[in-house]
Amino acid sequence: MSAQIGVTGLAVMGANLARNLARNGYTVALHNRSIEKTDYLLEKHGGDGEFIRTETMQELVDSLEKPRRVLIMVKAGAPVDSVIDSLVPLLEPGDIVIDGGNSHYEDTRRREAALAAHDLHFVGVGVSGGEEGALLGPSIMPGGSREAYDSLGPMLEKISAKYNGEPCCRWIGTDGAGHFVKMVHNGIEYADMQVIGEAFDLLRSGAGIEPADQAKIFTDWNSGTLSSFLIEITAEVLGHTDARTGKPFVDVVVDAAGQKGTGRWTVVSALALGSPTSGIAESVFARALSSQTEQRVLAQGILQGHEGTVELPETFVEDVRLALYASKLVSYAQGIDMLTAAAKEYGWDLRLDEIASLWRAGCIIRAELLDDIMKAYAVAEERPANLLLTPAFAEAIAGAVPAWRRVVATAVQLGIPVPVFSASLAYYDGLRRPRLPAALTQGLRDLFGAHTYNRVDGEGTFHTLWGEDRSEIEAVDTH
Ligand code: NBP
Repeated sequence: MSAQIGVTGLAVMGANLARNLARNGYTVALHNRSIEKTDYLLEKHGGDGEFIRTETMQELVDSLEKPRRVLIMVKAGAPVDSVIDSLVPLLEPGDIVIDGGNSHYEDTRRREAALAAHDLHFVGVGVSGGEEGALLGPSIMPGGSREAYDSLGPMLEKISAKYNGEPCCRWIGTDGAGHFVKMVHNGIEYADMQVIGEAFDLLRSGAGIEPADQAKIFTDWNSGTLSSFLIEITAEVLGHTDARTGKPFVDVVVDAAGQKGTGRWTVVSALALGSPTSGIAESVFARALSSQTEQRVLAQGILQGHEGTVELPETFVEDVRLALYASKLVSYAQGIDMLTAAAKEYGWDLRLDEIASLWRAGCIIRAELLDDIMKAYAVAEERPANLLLTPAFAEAIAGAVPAWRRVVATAVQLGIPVPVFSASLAYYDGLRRPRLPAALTQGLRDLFGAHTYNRVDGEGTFHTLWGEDRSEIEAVDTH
């Protein structure tokens, strides 16, 4: 018996993907650096389907049909390189090495090029949905060559989540495209969670609504335009009571948010691409600030708030819902804009409608909204320059703007930090204002560094002789 695919790395994600593959009728060869995880999986879940137990990399490779498909599910970073180094000498041209971990897309680009030199395919696959998704159907974002996808794609599509019967798995693009898209997905996830947190804080600290009552509000919101997995689980977490103290669970959890790094990667990449992803950036910084526990404790005794008093409008809860919706839309718009910038930079033909389509189920940011986003990009001739410029979204966000402004102004008055609500609103205003103070920035740059500027009334690049007679000369922009 030979296996159609091998999985090496059988911690929670690898084990669940292996089980998912076996449950879908594939024979799966199992391998882990330490044999205990392999045996544990076989003992607990050996009945899920056909598995082949292997102890060494050579046994793993020998157990596979050709072209061989080996899925690496080890810790991202150096362990992936170490596994690749031990695999490559055992493989033959045409074999496919797949990395399903959260690898950085630049690592994936490097590995793809290195393996191509051995006539091996390297496929970086973004997998979202956590451990449950891996078992029951994740959202899958595969990169690598089209040829590799022809061999691997049907298997991945079969084990992926389905939205109205359609698989949440499509070939994304060459080399690191899959991991890039997964990274941006995670960036949007950070922003999505932060705007939910800001809404919670406003309802609690601003309107005094207790978590259990908020759980009902979020449940209600989940049946409208905000309908999404994250809103659904927010209601669950807010409705949970701590068994030990009888307090709301959210009150006994330390308010320092962790991060594994994909949000940070998104922001670093956005900076490198010159892509204004302020909502995602603020959400990453908000987690970082929350974790500066020592400084926060000191600041409580030193920094004055001078909060104002605000009479909340009767519509406050609805205002917060609209502000949340608008800010969330901006985060998606910024993430998608970043994908467009990356497609240009790396030569990827990213299909934004397909990417939105495979986030509709299986992944953490799954939301009703994504179906509309998919439709916004479906017709090539009508693709908007920015998601917010799609007629339906422009109208939806316009309807939210008055509430959004009220909420941000109220938050500022009350001293409640709403970094993503306010950064998103600033982005929205920055996009729509006919003039920005960037003109002054250009003037300053020209004065101190002769960086030159363009004029509103004609072609050409100019420099003013600030230190001389302030006459203007035409300049060749060398900066
Ligand atoms: P971990 O990221 O915790 O990695 C543990 C696995 O890596 C074990 O199988 C371990 O083998 C193996 N490993 C390590 Br550590 N160093 C190794 C080395 N030098 N050589 C060979 N094997 C090595 O596992 P995970 O949580 O299942 O995640 C796997 C990947 O999926 C990661 O990239 C993760 O970021 C990504 N991911 C995780 C989630 C999630 O919800 N957890 C979601 C989406 C993606 P051992 O058993 O011998 O120590």
